[in-house]
Amino acid sequence: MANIKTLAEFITERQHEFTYATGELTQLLTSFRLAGKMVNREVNKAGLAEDILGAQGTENVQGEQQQKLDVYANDLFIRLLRSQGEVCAVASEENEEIVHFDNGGKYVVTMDPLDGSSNIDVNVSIGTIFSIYRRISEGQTATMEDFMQPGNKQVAAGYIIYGSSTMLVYTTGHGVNGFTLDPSIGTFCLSHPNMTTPEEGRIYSVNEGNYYDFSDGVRNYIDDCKKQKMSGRYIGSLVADFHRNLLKGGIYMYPATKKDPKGKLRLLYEANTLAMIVEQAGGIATDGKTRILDLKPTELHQRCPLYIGSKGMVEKAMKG
Ligand code: AHM
Ligand code: MG
Repeated sequence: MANIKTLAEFITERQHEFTYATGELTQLLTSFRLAGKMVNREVNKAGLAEDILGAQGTENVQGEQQQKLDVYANDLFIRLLRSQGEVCAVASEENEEIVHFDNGGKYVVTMDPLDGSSNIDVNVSIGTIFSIYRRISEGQTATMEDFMQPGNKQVAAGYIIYGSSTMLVYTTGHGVNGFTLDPSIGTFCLSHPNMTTPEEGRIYSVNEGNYYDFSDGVRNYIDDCKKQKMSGRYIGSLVADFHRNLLKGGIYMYPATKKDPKGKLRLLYEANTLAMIVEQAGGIATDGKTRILDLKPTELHQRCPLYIGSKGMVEKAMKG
């Protein structure tokens, strides 16, 4: 039998790659590891337990219906991060304002606790997206400045996909590694070491319902994908679309539309995280003009257009 390496072992083994105090990263990632398992448990019984399915009846800051599982996941991640002391504050897609812990912790976290949540009720993959930044402010309380750092300052970025199996994928800037949850032992095991994405791919992922709302350049690129008989694949869960394209080669696009001139996705909770991961795997991510990781955020819930995936495809899309 091949050697099995658990996520906990892997993090400990690789913590020397982390620029800051060893042990801190272990603590930070432990919260996500644990919360991921707990959310996974809830996601898997979503079809059975009526009280966790469906709408909560409240809206998040973007005016979208919050699902009960969104709220559960958000509360859980925040509770675990609060309890371990390294994180001073969290910015979540589900909270209008920064959630402060006022504990002098050296890191801040941004996250989308349950991405693609409109897919919960229909048994389609959903995910958690998270980023960790080193604080630039000092003292007990984090400041907005800590969250307005560009994505190139992330010290770690990762996602958890709750799909046909549950996986946690993360990077600390030294390559990307993926771990699959073995449900029989409740442990994430290294299944995808040193993940790289093909330079070219044959999958394009975009909500084509918005076709007539896109710019000429984007429409030209989509037409070209069709002429080349590429595969159109769009789940509507960013993590799932991204994960598939990362493994197989492809491009995911959420361009600006007339309705959403800045795009739909959020820079802090979605774009920056996946941009760091894709770059670490050899791909690229841009908003159409600027490398995602170089964008300077100006507000927490900032949106941006996103073109992300295989280098050759994203570059071609940019030429329109
Ligand atoms: P969410 O964070 O509210 O779930 O929204 C983000 C999701 C992405 O997962 C997905 O790629 C996109 O929104 C789908 O949007 P659309 O239905 O407009 O194509
Ligand atoms: Mg969400």
